[in-house]
Amino acid sequence: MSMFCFQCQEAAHCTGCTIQGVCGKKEDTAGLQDKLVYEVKKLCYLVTKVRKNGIVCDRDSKDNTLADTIMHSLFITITNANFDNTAIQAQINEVISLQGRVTQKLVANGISVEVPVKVGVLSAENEDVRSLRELITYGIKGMSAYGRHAANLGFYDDEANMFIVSTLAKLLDDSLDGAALTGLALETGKYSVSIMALLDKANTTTYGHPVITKVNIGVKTNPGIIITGHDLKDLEELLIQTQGKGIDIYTHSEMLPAHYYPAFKKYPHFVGNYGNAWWKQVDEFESFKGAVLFTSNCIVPPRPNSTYKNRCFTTGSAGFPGMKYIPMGANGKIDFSEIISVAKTCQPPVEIEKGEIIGGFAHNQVFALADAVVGAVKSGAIKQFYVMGGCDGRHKEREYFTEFAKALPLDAVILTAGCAKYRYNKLNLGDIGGIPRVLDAGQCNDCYSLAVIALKLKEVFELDDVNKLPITFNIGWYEQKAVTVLLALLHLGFKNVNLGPTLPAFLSPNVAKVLIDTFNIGGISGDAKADIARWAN
Ligand code: SF4
Ligand code: SF3
Repeated sequence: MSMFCFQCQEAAHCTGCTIQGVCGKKEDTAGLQDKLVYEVKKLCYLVTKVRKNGIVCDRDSKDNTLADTIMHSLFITITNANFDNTAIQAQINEVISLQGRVTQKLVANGISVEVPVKVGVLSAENEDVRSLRELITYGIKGMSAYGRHAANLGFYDDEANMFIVSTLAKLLDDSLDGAALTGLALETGKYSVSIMALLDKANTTTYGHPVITKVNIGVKTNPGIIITGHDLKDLEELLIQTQGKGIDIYTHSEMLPAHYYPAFKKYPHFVGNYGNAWWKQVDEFESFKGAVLFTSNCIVPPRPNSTYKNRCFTTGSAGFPGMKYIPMGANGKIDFSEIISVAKTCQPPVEIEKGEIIGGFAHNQVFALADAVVGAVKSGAIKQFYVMGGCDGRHKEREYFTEFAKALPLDAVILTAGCAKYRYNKLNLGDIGGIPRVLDAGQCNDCYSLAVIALKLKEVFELDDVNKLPITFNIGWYEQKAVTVLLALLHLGFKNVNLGPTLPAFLSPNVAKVLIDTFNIGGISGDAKADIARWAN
């Protein structure tokens, strides 16, 4: 075995990737990512010692350097975010240099700087301890990704960041048993809610509340830049810098919901969404013909005969060898002039579809429609909501989610967020009294919005338990942000959440049993009609 990774839904044989990642991650990259995760935990262990001993340290307290470094580092290790060994090594060096400053403080105060060495998933021998440590680590990886997007807009949650530091430190501590780690996993859910709420606040404060929007899925005649990933600040900078340059800006995959924000509607060259979920990029970036900007996951390694690789750029936590990385400048801005020059030399996109898709049903917009929605539920026109947010993935078994959406009774409404939506958002499933049967709230982080909507419905219908609402969960998951979303839902009191296409490989039988017994978490059968019938009873 040259590597071991089981952090995503595509883990080989539903157990783990041991030779090379199904995602394309090679063993050397896997090794560096394991090292980076460990060095971050070690940094947190040292910082926790500093805090416990009441030592004032310039990297502790209100200085955001510590939070920025931790979040950026963990974001780099999320599935499909960064395959660039040079970038990962540079980040390891950065973390080690921060450790050095904290170590100096400890040494000066005569405190031991010994830290347990636990590199890689298999460093925990007990499978339940391993499972819980990884469950928490992945939840915090997702929090780090969301926290990083919020930080780009100047928003931080000090309490959540303190939790991240103390918790990552505890993951190196052998004295924590299964019960303590289970408690910590549930507490990770609490702070997952905080961080998702923070990003919601950051996005809506900066760009306004999403509104119902029809998004063009055809093409225009100018050469284009396609922007993917999740970072709205990067998009804003790109839109500003491409104004009046004869270049059109298109979104791909998780950047689609940017069209729903009022602040981006003023740019006439922000023309539409091209293509589908992340895994289709290997074909869709070929026919797009223009330049590509990755602002976060998901990057798919281009095929050897790819013609688009040389037109790709990365920024933020994203990276891929051979794709040009555009760093943040000292002024806090990213200079996109190079990608703009490349785009100008490109052909316009080849049209792959025509028409429009509708979205923008985040909490504020849905509250504005509350009377219509509540009326439809009371009259029986809407009988059931199906929360189908989450991630998409390339495996054929995910056709189940399309079949599921198609097979739902006509009085059912799908609430979605994340790239999972591409399995059914172009099906034309119609509406119920003007309310579309697929309500897209936004990116995967906006699953927070779906939870807020559900909690509001609980209030309106005067229920004492959110689980008494007519809501069924059928979540498609793929990477670690989905773990954050799941832990957040559990913290908010939601039960009976069904996860597919498979349950996480990192859940040991005992840990899975705890989740099933406590929260009635379930899997899918793979037969859409059978699951609809089963969950209706
Ligand atoms: Fe395998 Fe997923 Fe890890 Fe990639 S991220 S190596 S596919 S488990
Ligand atoms: Fe998708 Fe990668 Fe998770 Fe943000 S873009 S949901 S998988």
